[in-house]
Amino acid sequence: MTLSPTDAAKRNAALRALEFVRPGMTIGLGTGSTAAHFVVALGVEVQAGLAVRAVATSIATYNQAASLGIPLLDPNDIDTLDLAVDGADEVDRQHHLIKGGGGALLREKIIAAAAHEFVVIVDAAKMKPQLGSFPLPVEVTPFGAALTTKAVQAVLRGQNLKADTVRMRLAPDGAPFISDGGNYILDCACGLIAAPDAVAGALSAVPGVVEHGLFIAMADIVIVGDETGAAVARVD
Ligand code: A5P
Repeated sequence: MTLSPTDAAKRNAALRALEFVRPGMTIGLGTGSTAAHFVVALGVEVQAGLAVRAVATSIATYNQAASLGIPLLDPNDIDTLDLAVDGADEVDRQHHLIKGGGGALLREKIIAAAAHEFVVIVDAAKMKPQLGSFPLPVEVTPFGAALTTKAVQAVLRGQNLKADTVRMRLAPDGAPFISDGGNYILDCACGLIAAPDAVAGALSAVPGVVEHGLFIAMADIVIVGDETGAAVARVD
């Protein structure tokens, strides 16, 4: 099968992430099209005899990994996580991330934070001088979502960001998109984010915000793929 240039870049990044996998590891599996390439590659290794176990950050990833024979654990049954491998929507020069385009940001952040090493795999187009071209996903509880939306908008205004472009994410049938955790997602096209750590802190303080897609200083390794290969950078 011929891959598009973007898909080839995602696959090249995913394949390099295998370098960080060791026998006996428990591995967090991310969500999205780039993470799916990693799951396929890991599945090939498992079928060839590699002994690893995994936890999934979404129902979609769980189903994909299970279909490939990757042994899966309930996150509540593990004490430690050696590695997490996941994609991202944007990566800035400080290696802060925007994630959540696929709506799995809550589980992704729990798993990335728990992992001893968090490996981010992206195609080169995801690398940005500043975060914010991609609308920032914010996961909110359905209860009081309209009030929480107003509070999120106030936070954005307070950070000199655009607030009138905050939109509830919708499913194809026009109803609110529901995350695996049963929550809504606000997509905040707030413009370029000059101070992502300040925005992250302010959003986390809003009652009703379950999680947001700013992953600040979480990446340990960033692998950037292109059509011909991938480059690995360790984050200091
Ligand atoms: C899922 O919720 C996201 O965080 C994804 O990791 C992110 O959207 C990247 O997805 P792709 O690899 O499909 O671009």
